[in-house]
Amino acid sequence: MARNKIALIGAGNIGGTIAHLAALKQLGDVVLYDVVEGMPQGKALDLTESGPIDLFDVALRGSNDIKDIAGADVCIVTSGLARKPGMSRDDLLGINAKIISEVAAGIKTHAPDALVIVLTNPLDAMVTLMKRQTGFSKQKVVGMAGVLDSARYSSFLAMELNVSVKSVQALVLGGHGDDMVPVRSSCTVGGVPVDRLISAERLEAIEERTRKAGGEIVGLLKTGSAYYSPAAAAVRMAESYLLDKKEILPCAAYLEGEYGCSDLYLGVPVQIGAGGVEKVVEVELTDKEKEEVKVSASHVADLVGALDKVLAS
Ligand code: TXD
Repeated sequence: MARNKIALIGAGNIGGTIAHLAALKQLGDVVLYDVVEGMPQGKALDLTESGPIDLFDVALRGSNDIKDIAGADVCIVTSGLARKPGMSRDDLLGINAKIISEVAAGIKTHAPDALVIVLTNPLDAMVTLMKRQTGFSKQKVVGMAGVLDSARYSSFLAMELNVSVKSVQALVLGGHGDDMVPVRSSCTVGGVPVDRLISAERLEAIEERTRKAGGEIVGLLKTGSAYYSPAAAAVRMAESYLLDKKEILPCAAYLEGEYGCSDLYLGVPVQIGAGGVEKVVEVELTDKEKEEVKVSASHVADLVGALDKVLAS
């Protein structure tokens, strides 16, 4: 049996970290593709030289030629600009739309059977564009945001209660923007509903911190955005696909009626297995949460509406 092939489109902070995690987990051979000359080759070589220390048996290769992604089982797309302090994710729309269109053409030609996991911001618009430009099915194009946003919510709740993160079940739905929806009604700690353990006022503050968590890191780093946790989240999704784990993970998925949304990518729980996005799971929401999801979805729809204008300019 041949090893899986994982193509990383964009070998910057997140791409490089994914390559490291994929190698440590021996998920498959890795190709790091980027437009910057030498950088992906340098990262691949550096990681290869960590193999005799960490004892992994996968091949890592850097490339500036999109043809080298040929036959990939998974393409993880991080190509594009990251935020700097003072920028919103939406400010990246114009420049990143052009980059995503370009890489979508390469993926369509060279890796037509791959599962495509998009991370580039603004996430919900970029994953929409990827689906449009590749023409791939909704099962094969998915966006990473919810795994990360939910992990941030979980981290803050575990810190607040001083419990293991393993005891926290937390879910964030909606678009990957400041109006994402932490779903308090389905959140439990050790099986106990979270609102029995933390006051409404503190929960409000934790949820607000979750919505702004990406910006908090941008403000601290000053030169870019988070990359360890986004990389870990993308690898979790890729692993569920490659190993047919059928994990239910919150991801940006193409909706056709679920959650009252149609023809739109939005963060919802999905099952990821060998078939890609195998199904969308509908969780019960309170009326307030439903309203918040609607607001978030309309923001995504506006952004997608702006795509055509941006691409024409
Ligand atoms: O939850 C999420 N989805 C995210 C997404 C969480 C954090 C950051 N997220 C977004 O991922 C972020 O806003 C960016 O749009 C992407 C990538 O973030 P990263 O931190 O990895 O950015 P880098 O280090 O700048 O890397 C981007 C690389 C860089 O090396 C460029 O040279 C490359 O993208 N790039 C390209 N590669 C291939 N092809 C083309 N056309 C191209 N253009 C730029």
